[in-house]
Amino acid sequence: MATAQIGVTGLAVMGSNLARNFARNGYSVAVHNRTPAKTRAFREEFEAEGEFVFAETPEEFVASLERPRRLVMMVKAGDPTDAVIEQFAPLLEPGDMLIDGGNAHFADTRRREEQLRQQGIHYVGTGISGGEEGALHGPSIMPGGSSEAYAALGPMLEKIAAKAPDGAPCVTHVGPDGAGHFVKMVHNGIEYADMQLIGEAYQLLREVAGYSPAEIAEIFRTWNTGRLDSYLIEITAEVLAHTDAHSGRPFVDVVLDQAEQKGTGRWTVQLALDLGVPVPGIAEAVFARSLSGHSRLRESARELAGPRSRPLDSAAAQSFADQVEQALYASKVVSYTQGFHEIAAGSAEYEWNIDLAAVAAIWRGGCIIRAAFLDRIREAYTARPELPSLLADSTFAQELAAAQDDWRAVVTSAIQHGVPAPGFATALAYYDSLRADRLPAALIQGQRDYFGAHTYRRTDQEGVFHTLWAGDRSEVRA
Ligand code: NBP
Repeated sequence: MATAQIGVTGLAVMGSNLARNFARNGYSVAVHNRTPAKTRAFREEFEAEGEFVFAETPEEFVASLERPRRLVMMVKAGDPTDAVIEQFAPLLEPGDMLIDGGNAHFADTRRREEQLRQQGIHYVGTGISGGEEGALHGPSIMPGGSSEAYAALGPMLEKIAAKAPDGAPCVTHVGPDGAGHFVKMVHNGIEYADMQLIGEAYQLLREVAGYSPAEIAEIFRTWNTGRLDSYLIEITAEVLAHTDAHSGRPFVDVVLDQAEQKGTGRWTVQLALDLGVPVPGIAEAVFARSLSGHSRLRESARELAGPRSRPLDSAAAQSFADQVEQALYASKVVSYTQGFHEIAAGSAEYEWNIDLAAVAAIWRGGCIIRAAFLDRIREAYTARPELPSLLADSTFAQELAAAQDDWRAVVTSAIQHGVPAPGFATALAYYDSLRADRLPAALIQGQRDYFGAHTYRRTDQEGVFHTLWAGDRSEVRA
């Protein structure tokens, strides 16, 4: 008695909303949850929204799915995902699709995909971004897995996905096995960096320019009508404008300033280290959250000396705000540059052949980092798929060149006023490092050769060399 076109197991907030999204788009959806009470609660609340099959057991659930089966898992990432696979895989048949919509680590996805492939089951690790609202109204979807699975699943995902401003669905077949979860991981890493930069812009406007949270909300609203137009800037204005009902104070002033994290930002940095890709903007964002949570460490440093600076007067504050917009935009471009570099490196390492223009395109809607300027990143990679860095794109290069004086001024002001702006500073350092004629890496090679005979290469000759530092300091070929 197979009736449902797709099934969702795991009816917490994401799974419930995704199931409702499929149903609203005209699909018949089987729903299941480990604890059947949640399936019953879902039935009571949402039965009228579409065509559902309510399954209490895994057997009922699997039996209700049309073949080849499309079974979406929306459960907690990690061991629960393996537990669900163990439970469902024996009930599936070759050609069926097991879709993991959770935030799995891509290495786990690769392992699971390989294992299930032996059984003829398509394992589709799928990054989904957009939070609860996205899952319900249209997320950005990043599926990996086989092309065969995408052919059977893609049209359904295209229907439920967010639509970019030009109407294109925010989903693409990212690449084989773990490619989708890898790209979702880097998406989250970029999200960390974006949020950190916005946080720094706020702090600078508050402490250097002396603006109130409500005034800063207005500044962000204005920025959101220009090139910084994005979901994160939009919600930042909302959060800053919010007043705490309990105390009557700005909401942002009553929230404990210790940022939490679930791990995808950390994974992005760990992977970047393994791949040898510099992503200091993302790393700073992860470390800044970590530092914020070290209350004892922060408490122990309260008495440390700071600068003797005063907030700016109102005329200077206005022009400082304009400079912060430039610094924020330039630093944001650098963060995305680093994230796309990591995707390109992951794609090369795992032979995924990821289309970077397509990634930029599917992030234009639905996901947390959706932003108007992603369309320009899409254009840059469409024009030059092998672009070594976004900063090598002439449009972005010109914009950053135009922003650089203000960017430098903002970082200088942050330092002078003692306001931490590690994201802005590291973005600028990355920019300056990339454009430098010479880096001190030459000196580091000299030091390494001195203490460890690690050798070096020369600018004027091929080959590998070593200087006899403890001897007569003559040079030998290594
Ligand atoms: P949770 O991550 O809180 O997971 C809860 C679900 O997992 C429940 O249905 C629970 O069943 C099920 N589950 C657990 Br826990 N252990 C299980 C096991 N051993 N066997 C079977 N089921 C088990 O839910 P969520 O916040 O809706 O997120 C779902 C997935 O989507 C996660 O991987 C998350 O990382 C990802 N995600 C979340 C967001 C977001 O904004 N929340 C965004 C993007 C992706 P029970 O009811 O029986 O306990």
